[in-house]
Amino acid sequence: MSAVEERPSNCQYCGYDCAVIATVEDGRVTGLRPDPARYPYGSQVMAACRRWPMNVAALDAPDRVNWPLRRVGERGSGKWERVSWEVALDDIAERLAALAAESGPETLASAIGGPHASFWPLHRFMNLFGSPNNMGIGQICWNPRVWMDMATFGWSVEADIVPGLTECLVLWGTNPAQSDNSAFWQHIRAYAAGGGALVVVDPRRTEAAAIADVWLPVRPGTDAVLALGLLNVIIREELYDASFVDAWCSGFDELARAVAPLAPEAVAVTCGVSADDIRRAARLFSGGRASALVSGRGIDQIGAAVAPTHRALCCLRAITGNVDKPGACVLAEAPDFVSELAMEMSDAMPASCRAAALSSYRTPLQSYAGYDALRALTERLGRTPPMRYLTSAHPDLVLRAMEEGRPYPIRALVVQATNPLLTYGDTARVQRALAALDLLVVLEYRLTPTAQLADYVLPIAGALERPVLQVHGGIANAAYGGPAAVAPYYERRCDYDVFRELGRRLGQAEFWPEETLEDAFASQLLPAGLSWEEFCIEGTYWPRPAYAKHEALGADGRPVGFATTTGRIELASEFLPFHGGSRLPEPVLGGPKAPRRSLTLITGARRQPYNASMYFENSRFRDGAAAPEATVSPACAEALGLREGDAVEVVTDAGVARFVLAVAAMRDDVVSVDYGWWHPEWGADERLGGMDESNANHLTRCEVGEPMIGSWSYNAIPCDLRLSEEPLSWVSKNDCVSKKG
Ligand SMILES: Nc1nc2c(c(=O)[nH]1)N[C@H]1C(S)=C(S)[C@@H](COP(=O)(O)OP(=O)(O)OC[C@H]3O[C@@H](n4cnc5c(=O)[nH]c(N)nc54)[C@H](O)[C@@H]3O)O[C@H]1N2
Ligand SMILES: Nc1nc2c(c(=O)[nH]1)N[C@H]1C(S)=C(S)[C@@H](COP(=O)(O)OP(=O)(O)OC[C@H]3O[C@@H](n4cnc5c(=O)[nH]c(N)nc54)[C@H](O)[C@@H]3O)O[C@H]1N2
Ligand code: SF4
Ligand SMILES: [Mo]
Repeated sequence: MSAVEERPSNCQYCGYDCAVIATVEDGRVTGLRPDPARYPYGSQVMAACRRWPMNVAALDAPDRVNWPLRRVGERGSGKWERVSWEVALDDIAERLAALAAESGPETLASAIGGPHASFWPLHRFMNLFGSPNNMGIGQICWNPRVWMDMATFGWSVEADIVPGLTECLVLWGTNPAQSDNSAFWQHIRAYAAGGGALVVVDPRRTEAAAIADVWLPVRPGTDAVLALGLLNVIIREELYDASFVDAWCSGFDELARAVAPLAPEAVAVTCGVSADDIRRAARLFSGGRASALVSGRGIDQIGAAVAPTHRALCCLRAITGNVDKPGACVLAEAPDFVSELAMEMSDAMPASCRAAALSSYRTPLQSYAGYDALRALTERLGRTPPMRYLTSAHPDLVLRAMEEGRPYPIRALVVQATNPLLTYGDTARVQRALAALDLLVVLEYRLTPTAQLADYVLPIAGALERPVLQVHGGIANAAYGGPAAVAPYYERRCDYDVFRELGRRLGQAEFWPEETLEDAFASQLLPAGLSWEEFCIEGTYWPRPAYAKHEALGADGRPVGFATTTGRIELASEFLPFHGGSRLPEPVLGGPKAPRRSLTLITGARRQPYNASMYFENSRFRDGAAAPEATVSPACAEALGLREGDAVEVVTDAGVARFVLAVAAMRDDVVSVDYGWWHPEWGADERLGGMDESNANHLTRCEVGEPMIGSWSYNAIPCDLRLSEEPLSWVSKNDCVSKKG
């Protein structure tokens, strides 16, 4: 009889990494259940989650990649041969070395996506290889907030929503009801049910907007103006916290002068919201003992307006005294474990690598110079930012180097945990650029549209097959995760193993001392005084941060303040003017440079149960949410003569994509389209998994938009909407992998 064991591990279908217990027989997982005893989020989260049961079947799913595949025949033709890891790694390493010898190491780029995996092994590999060209989605997710928080407060701040203590919560361009797998959304609902005021800024009447005290249905991309309008009210009506401003902020008078012209009536016209609601929101936020604010990708993805919006939101928190205080927000603490910078080994990067950076002039803040200057400030109070995320190269510049060889040719790309053909801006351009590469290596679970273009697809171990340690870029003293339940099935390996093996073949052996990912995690945790085994008992290391850290006394007997140039919260920035920015947040309008059209497009509003381009293979999910939707208000549909269920076409300057029309409460001048949709059940021969039909990123571009960081626009895009002549495949051909399998 075979031994049956119960082994702890983690679901990895979203960033929660919930704890599970796997039943293991002969090295195979035969059952799975939640483990409420271990962190992170307890039984109610998993009870509400539909994804985690997928983990067992995913291990053996018919569409998983199980061994290294090498392309035979045309790129994208779907013809592969199975090769051994030795053959694949030797050949990739050899070709990378040859390309570097011809064109310099910067000829290799890498691509990453959302926080699905530990990315430091890739970043370490790239640093030691000598290329600065890691591209990702940072400029439109995470980085803008982190950059502006750090520039203003000297470090990143997190909302600290405490029912009974927090009296006003603002959700700005975020919809946790769909984007968060429930714990945070449940927390917000409990907060609101307990009488806490809720303000929601969103063009759509989201679940959160529906329970809000004030819903500000902002015209997409006008958020900076709206935020400055709130500041205008708070300053004019003297609702700010004068003693906090006096003691801890710098540049208040300048800020007051700058927002003086932005009275609610004027702002209401620009933003398409009511002046009275602007006043109500401003009074609610400044009125309570503590107010919190959470922002999301709604304002990370509006091009030029991204940085001014974030800065204005920093100023809102600051002048109302809602900084590092219970119920308001809290500055994260430096991690006790090894920093992301050290894990990346970014300080080992050769000078030639920095010199080859594409972004230095185009995005002067998101650059090595910007990073070094920021780090010099934050390290005064002992906090080191991660380097590779904050210096990642702009996709526009990397794609140009691939397409045109300017300013030098990029000829090879390694893709880890991302599906750029669906998630990067301007799909047609991404496809052209990838198709022209000498070498494309994709580390994946399945043959995504991007993987179908590869020279090599390397089979990656996923949840239950690999340990996980989630540290969110190491900007807080928080880590959670746990062990693998089983060894990887078939010939899959961890991403870490791939980069270590490539590194060893390319002269990096001494920099990869830990043989396994688990050993590397153990080394990472060591300074926190925990062995990997000790950590895995609870699966979390999360000491509560202290409040009012700026008041702590330094060695000189004076309060340490904030890690900025002035030691204060910089309403007027001393730092940003050196890196392409202005002293004050300005009323910049967002969106791409494109001619006006009849409507405004927003893309990618999150919708359960999917996640970006993932989980469309799940037939039960598809039975419930069968088609990508374009959503408009009832009045908008009527004006266009369209009905719910119609096949429609959305047209922008960049291209066309087709959707099924849905109708919901939202602004009358906005269209909201889903993103990420493709047919995992189709092959490469069927137009790369049908990724062309309903691809929101055929409607977008990835041009440098915001002048310091380069954020581009996935929202606030001029568009038209019309009936589609062709029927949609979603309606006619809906046979998912798991049904076939
Ligand atoms: N189900 C699911 N969950 C996910 C993901 C997923 O793909 N699917 N992705 C994960 C990732 S990568 C991220 S970054 C997070 C994002 O998490 P959130 O930031 O919460 O993302 P959304 O739920 O799309 O909410 C963004 C909101 O911004 C609004 N919006 C659009 N344009 C504008 C604008 O110009 N101004 C304002 N104020 N609002 C605007 C949209 O209507 C939408 O309601 O979600 C994560 N969770
Ligand atoms: N139009 C539009 N575009 C957007 C957005 C939008 O709102 N609108 N949102 C943007 C945002 S915020 C984000 S974060 C991105 C998300 O963009 P991506 O991260 O590119 O999107 P995913 O579909 O989640 O792709 C993840 C891929 O990695 C694979 N994968 C998952 N985990 C691992 C792993 O551990 N290792 C490896 N090797 N592979 C793994 C999955 O199989 C999947 O194919 O999309 C961005 N693009
Ligand atoms: S998908 Fe996310 S919330 Fe659901 S069980 Fe997995 S990690 Fe937890
Ligand atoms: Mo994201």
